[in-house]
Amino acid sequence: SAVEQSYIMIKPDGVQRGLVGEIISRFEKKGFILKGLKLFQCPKDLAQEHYKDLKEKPFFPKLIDYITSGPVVCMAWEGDGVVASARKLIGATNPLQAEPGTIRGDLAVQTGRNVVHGSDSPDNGKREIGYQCLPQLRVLVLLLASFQVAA
Ligand code: DAT
Ligand code: MG
Repeated sequence: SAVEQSYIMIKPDGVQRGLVGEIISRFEKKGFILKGLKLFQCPKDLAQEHYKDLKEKPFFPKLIDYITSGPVVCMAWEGDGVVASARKLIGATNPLQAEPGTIRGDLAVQTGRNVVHGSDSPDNGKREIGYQCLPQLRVLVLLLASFQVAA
């Protein structure tokens, strides 16, 4: 299978609860390659863009408040089949339904506090990792594009 990347994000509750090392070690022990990492306070507009597929859901405003409530750890992990494999390591969205041995199954109880995000497809992996260039850089690119149109 093709080498691909998954965007893995330790959510604010995972950072606040001191689970960063524990979560990273699960991906390291599995054998995936860490290609990028940063601690990041996600602005609201970027959180909304990241979760845009869910914007009609009733829980969307709470989800955005939660993701922007404190720093998150943003990571790009690489390897054969990493997207599907990371989803297995992470476990079901509702931690009470996640199998023991998975990150959510072992470390969380609430859907709205499920400690970690993992991309659901290779395309979304690319999209989500792509957001993690600095927001200022995105603004600059838009500005340059508009200058080009004007020129
Ligand atoms: P996942 O994070 O497993 O990919 P998702 O993409 O369906 O799940 O939803 C993104 C996040 O939104 C999820 O991690 C937690 C929150 N969420 C999903 N369903 C929810 C629900 N029914 N109530 C509250 N929060 C929910
Ligand atoms: Mg998802």
